[in-house]
Amino acid sequence: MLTLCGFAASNYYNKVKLALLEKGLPFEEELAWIGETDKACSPLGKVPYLKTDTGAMSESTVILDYLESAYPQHPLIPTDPFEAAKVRELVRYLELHLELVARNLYPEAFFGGKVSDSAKEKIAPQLEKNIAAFAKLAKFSPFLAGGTFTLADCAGAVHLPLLSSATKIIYGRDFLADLPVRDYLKKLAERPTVQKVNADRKVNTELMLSRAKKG
Ligand SMILES: N[C@@H](CCC(=O)N[C@@H](CS)C(=O)NCC(=O)O)C(=O)O
Repeated sequence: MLTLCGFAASNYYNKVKLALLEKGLPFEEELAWIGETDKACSPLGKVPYLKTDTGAMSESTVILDYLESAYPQHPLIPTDPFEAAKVRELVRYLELHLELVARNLYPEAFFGGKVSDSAKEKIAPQLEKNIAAFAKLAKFSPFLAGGTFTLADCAGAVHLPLLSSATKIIYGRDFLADLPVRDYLKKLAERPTVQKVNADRKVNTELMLSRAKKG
């Protein structure tokens, strides 16, 4: 049995959930808010983590790699080693160079906090540079790595919308506007798996915000 732990407002949680749904694997979801996670499963207290019959693991990309090797049916990574590396490269760029940089804006963009002007000034050129580099790799034809839905799209589906809204809110301009991201996300939203992830995300985000208000 596979149990995905965390909460559905989390982009990293949803990356794994989308892969599970796309692979057609049966799984359960266990709600674990930040601060209420099982540290034996996720020592840094981050979500998501996955419980399996053999044990638990954290880190979303590690979980995706585990799912690919343990459940090779409905593969989300090409068999050709070079093509597989290109998919992983996209995931790495999306997370290390885009999401992790944009994440510094989230406290003000989404959670009513404040990000200093000097931080904002530093983050903007970093994002511009990294997005330009990502644009060289991403194919959008129609999927990020080409004609097939891959792990890169599990990451793209959850991280790119956040990047667009965070930059729009903080800088008044969607930094992804010059890329075909809107059409790409529209195309992804035709998939029942993506619809399910997004519907659950909306419900859980409301719950998360009402919990935050209550303190
Ligand atoms: N590298 C981690 C990132 C996961 C992550 O940052 N999750 C956020 C929620 S979206 C979290 O747990 N934050 C709490 C924390 O970092 O303490 C992964 O890929 O799983």
